[in-house]
Amino acid sequence: GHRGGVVWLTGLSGAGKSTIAAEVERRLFLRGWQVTILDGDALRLGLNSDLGFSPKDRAENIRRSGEVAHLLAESGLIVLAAFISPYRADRDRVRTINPEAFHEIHVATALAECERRDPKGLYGKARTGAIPQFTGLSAPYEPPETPDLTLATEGRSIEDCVTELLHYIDNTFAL
Ligand code: GGZ
Repeated sequence: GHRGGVVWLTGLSGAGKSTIAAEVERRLFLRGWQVTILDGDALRLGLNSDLGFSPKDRAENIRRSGEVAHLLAESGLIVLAAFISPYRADRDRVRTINPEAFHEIHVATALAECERRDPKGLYGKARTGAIPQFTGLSAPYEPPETPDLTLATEGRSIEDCVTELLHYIDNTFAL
């Protein structure tokens, strides 16, 4: 069995947050663990569709998403939360809801590598100015100072990153 908790993945667009979360979810589900994903991209289609990318809107995006994450964790789920969440103060506010249940994972992929990957062409568009306030280019990213885990992704396979995060989750949540 396992307890519930929030596994909060923070990092740049294209760092690998969603990809790693999806595979970790699949692997935990196969063992019968109760797990779900909250993804910034997906929540912005519904719950957070009224929000843009100003600092104020990002703060509200993270506040709402953090509240939902903790509610689900409280009901026993492992919540894999994938949000750029660029501001330290916004992440710290989510931790404050229940510090025991909050685990901050830095998906640490350098800007140059994210821009090289550019899976959705967003960095290209941001470089032309078509997307304003783009994290890493024209808006800040404040890395965690003391993350619970730093996941380096460069020069490693996705499988390797997934295995490392699964170990962390085992050590943290298994009963
Ligand atoms: C950053 C943006 C922007 C701007 C659109 N800045 O990699 P993606 O494409 O698929 O996921 C990103 C998503 C960011 O949503 P979050 O809710 O995670 O952001 S935050 O935590 O900062 O509120 C990216 C896309 O939206 N996207 N415009 N200007 N990312």
